[in-house]
Amino acid sequence: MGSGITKQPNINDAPNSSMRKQSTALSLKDKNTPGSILLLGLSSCGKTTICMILQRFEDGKEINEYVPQPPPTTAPCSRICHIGERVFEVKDCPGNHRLRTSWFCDLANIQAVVFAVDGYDRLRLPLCLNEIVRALGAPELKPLPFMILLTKQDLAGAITPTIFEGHFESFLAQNTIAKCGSKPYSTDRFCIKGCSAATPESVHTAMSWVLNET
Ligand SMILES: Nc1nc2c(ncn2[C@@H]2O[C@H](COP(=O)(O)OP(=O)(O)OP(=O)(O)O)[C@@H](O)[C@H]2O)c(=O)[nH]1
Ligand SMILES: [Mg+2]
Repeated sequence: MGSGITKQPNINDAPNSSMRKQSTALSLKDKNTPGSILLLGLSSCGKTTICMILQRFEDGKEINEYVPQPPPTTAPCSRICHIGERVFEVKDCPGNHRLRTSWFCDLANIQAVVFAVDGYDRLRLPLCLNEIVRALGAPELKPLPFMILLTKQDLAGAITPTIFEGHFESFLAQNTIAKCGSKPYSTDRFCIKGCSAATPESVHTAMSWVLNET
């Protein structure tokens, strides 16, 4: 899709949250064994953007700058991110179809899964649903908390979490996993949320779900 972010005025925007160029990447070596989050999703759905927003604050200070158009991710990349008061290693996976085989290669220490869905990409919704079910079916990921995160909620016509839930439920109803009787996920460790890079607070709010689950 490659859509750029249109910054929408929002009363929740912090005065210092202007989008600027990212200059630094944090080193894993600087941190003490953070929890790990696996971040999956199709290409251009906004995974790296989410990471960059979560990387911006450390010890209450803005430390990274923001790239509105990050280049496509070409290999899984560990990024140290802040969610609430905690530090997580977020494994930012490539969404390109040729690179999705890398998603389940190294799942050691993964504590939660976030599957990002481009809310503005209705065309690839069926493909996305298939990939979500594939991720839910991975034995290593089954017991983990699983969040579906609808991105690009700032764009008019974006699929909201409520609309997505309807599509997801009917997809599951036609899917062989669901026909076996039970949901392919643990209902008390599953959620669907929305966010927008235009309002970074919405990313922090959505991601803070993992705090109670890990
Ligand atoms: N309008 C809008 N654009 C967004 C949002 N999040 C990301 N984008 C844009 O979507 C495009 C793709 O974002 P990325 O973060 O690179 O997507 P990705 O999921 O990491 O893509 P891959 O690395 O190819 O898997 C960029 O142009 C972003 O600026 C959002 O919330 N709203
Ligand atoms: Mg990326």
